[in-house]
Amino acid sequence: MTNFISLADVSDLDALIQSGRAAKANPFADQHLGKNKTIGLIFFNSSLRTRLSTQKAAQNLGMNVMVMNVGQDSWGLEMEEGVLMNGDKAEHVREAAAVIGRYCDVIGIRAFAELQDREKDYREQVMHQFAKYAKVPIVNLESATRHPLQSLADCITIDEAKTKPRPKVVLTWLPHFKPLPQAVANSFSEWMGARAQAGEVDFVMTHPKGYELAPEFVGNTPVIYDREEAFAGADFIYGKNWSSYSQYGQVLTQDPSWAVGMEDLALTDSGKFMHCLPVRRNLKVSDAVLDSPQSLVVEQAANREWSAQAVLKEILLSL
Ligand code: AN0
Ligand code: CP
Repeated sequence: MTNFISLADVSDLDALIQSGRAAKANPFADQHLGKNKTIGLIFFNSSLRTRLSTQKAAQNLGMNVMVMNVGQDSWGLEMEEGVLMNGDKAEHVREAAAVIGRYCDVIGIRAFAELQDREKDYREQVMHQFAKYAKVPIVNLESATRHPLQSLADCITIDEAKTKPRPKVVLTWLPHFKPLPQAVANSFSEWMGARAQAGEVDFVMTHPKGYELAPEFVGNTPVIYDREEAFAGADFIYGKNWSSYSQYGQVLTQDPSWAVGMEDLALTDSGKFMHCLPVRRNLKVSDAVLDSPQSLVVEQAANREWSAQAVLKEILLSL
């Protein structure tokens, strides 16, 4: 593996999931792999889990770690080519990425969708500009359209917690007053679509009309607009809010009946609740669900360490 930007960079998903589970069972088995190697974690946006779990995973592999918040710790970075830089961005990505690439053997980047211009967000400019100019492997720490380290942790979590060979997994939209990116939902749909294709899960999604994800992320996944029908017999309920793709970046409804409560879990087959976090309690999901034994959210976040470790191990082996 050279870059880890999307599922397309993964040659054997099942092996990667098992590598994450092996790292969880034996975290320091590969400590020699990262000796004298440095990873730079570059954040354009806030983070708790991604920042700490990726740092921990790199350290488990013996790597050195540097973390930088762009714009706060560093200069603001211009991404457009050929522009007159007379605005608030003091440095161009051409120099910045090239310089960071000289200090680091691997670079992780977090750069969320701005939700203003769909074409611009879906072009993944920040990820591609860094990949082009840094000349070292790039790891996606959540880009405009994807969050693959989260999706891998989600796959590991489902693999661990399933009680039947082919569990039913439901992605459900949750209400929120602020527009949020589609990245987590896009990625989950992409990765679960692949798991469904491989016969590992049954996967459906449910959301209000107007919240359809981009067709390339929906793939063959059935969209069931009746959420109670979608929840019936589910083994895993994966909640996430996202803003509209078709009416790009808009909040079309805040209908509170889409929040997940214990009455929704009662429709499932003792289903587990999953969310990538951070989550706003009682807006998206009730206290009762999050505090019940059916919630997997903390275990899922814990598995971010092992998903990052599986990915960094593959990249180190390719250096
Ligand atoms: C971000 C999002 O929805 O993409 C990060 C999730 C991991 N969430 C928020 O901004 C609340
Ligand atoms: N799930 C996740 O990526 O969390 P952070 O935004 O805190 O990193």
